[in-house]
Amino acid sequence: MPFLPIQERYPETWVTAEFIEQHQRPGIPVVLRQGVSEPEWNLDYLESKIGQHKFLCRFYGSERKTLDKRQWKTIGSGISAKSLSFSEYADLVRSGQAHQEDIYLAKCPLVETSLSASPSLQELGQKFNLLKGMTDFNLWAGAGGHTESLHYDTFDGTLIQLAGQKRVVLFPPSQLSNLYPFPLIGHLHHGLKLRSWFSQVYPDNPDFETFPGLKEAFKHRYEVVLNPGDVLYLPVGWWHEVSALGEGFVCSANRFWSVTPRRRLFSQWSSWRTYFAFLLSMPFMSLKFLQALLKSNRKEELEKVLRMF
Ligand SMILES: O=C(O)CCC(=O)C(=O)O
Repeated sequence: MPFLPIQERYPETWVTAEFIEQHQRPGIPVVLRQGVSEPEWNLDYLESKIGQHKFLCRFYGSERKTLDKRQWKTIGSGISAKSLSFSEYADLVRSGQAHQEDIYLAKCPLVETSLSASPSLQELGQKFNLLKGMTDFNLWAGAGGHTESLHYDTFDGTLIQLAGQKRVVLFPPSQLSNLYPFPLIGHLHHGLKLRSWFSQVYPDNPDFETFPGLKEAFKHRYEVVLNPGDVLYLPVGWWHEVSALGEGFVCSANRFWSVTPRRRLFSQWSSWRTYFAFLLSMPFMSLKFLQALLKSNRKEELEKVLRMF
């Protein structure tokens, strides 16, 4: 399937003022090749840094990818999760279980670890004129073969590749309706377990009959492969599907940033949609919150509910 390339730059020719004019103002993605100089974040390195640190690992299960997405009852942060130390998770990767059962470290905050203080990550904000972080750095790591399905975010993002390769498929915000997001009304029944900023289509296996608008969306399909050290700037509202390539361990970190200029955020229907989505999910989420308070393992259950936001 043909695709459009994402523009790329190298550190030698990177000029922040040009980035602002050509990418940040209009909201156009760009990849800065070799934008960070980190040691490879492989399993041994990460174990030496954060081996005992606990993370909520998402258990996607091997069947999920084979299902029509319209059958999904959970998505993104709604996926069932279990708290494991990084060393316990590393064992699952080494034994092949993480690959077989599609167990992934998704959006795991690095804020309390030494990794997020790394100077090469800390310099990124200045380089990209992203001055207000909305989150700290998060880890997205696991065995090759995992895919984080097609969705958009409500902040600008930077995705930093740190071990192995990831392929990112992108569509601009204008393609929202042609990508068939899950309906907003679903938040009444599923809260934030099923999210309307995810798409019901598989870009690698498009069903043009059920989703005819996809033909138009595919005229605007971009793709890029990230190698260790590369940084992808992902403006708010851009759809992205991220796949870990190869057989081995694949690792990235991302950070979400306040959108600059603000008008880029509020001029998009995709942003307003997510605000409505949060409102609609409130009754369900309040109930889950109360139920968590009544459980004996209250702390863990509350953490699971809070992580859905
Ligand atoms: O790396 C991944 O698996 C997903 C990252 C992502 O969705 C993001 O950076 O917004």
